[in-house]
Amino acid sequence: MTTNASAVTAKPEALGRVTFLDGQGEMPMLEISTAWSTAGIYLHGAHVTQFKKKDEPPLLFMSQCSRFTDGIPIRGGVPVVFPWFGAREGSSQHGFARVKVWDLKEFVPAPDGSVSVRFRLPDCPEVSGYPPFTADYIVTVNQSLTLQLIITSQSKDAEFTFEDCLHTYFEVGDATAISVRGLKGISYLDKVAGYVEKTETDDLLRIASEVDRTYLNTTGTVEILDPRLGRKILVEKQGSASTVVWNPWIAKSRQMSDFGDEEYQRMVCVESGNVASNSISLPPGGSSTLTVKLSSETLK
Ligand code: TA6
Repeated sequence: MTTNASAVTAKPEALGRVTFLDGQGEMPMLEISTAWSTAGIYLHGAHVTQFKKKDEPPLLFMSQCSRFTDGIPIRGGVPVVFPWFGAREGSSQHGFARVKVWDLKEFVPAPDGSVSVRFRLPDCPEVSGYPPFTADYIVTVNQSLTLQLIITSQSKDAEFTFEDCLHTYFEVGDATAISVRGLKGISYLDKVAGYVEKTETDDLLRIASEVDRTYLNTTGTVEILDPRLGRKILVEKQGSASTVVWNPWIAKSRQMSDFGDEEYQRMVCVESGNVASNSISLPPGGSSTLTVKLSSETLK
């Protein structure tokens, strides 16, 4: 497995747009610069911490209290949740992928000025309980940010069942002023109400208390309408049957040591993946790709 830059496949024209540096906690990271945008990605968790279009506020929310420490997830950006979502007895929440140092495999320039970077989850003790598989993560930066998590079974005889989720934190002007559109009529598990199953009745979901909802069997685009920043964020996805919406609100924010007490006011998570009853079962040798495209435009 490879983590050093010299062994990476690269074409010369891409080198000007990818910079290797020590990020916070002296953790290795990449800064990507394109004609339209900049992005930051830590090898720790293959974690995208920044995507910013020129002349726009950051798209991704990052907590000022995030830790940058081995074995601990980064708070904000896009945690890669795999191979399970949520709590699991005897293991840490949301899987181990987000706390592993991923191997950087290649970066690929495209003639249109995009830069794509591919990471692979390294061998680690935790994978021993599963049929053999590879997990690749491709991040493409241009006018938008496209994320692809590709899970491929290497097993000849065993089925591989897992959950995945790109647990994206978005920066908003005021969480109580935004609307989340695209989930009306969809059934969801309401974690705040003890995982009771409900159906979304609102065309425009508003946040006025803790929200922690797992919407199931939904493949559609979700929009975040943000009047304070004058921005509409689009979350388009493929290979994803679940959308999770989360805002911790006041009490939970205070409980989280790596999250500011007031920071719930500036973020919302709209997460795309395959969780709970939408978990994926791959046949031997099968492959699944979760693709999420994040973009923004002026709110009209
Ligand atoms: O996706 C929503 C959620 O599962 C919430 O229940 C929640 O507490 C959160 O993710 C953050 O989890 P974390 O393990 O990163 O603290």
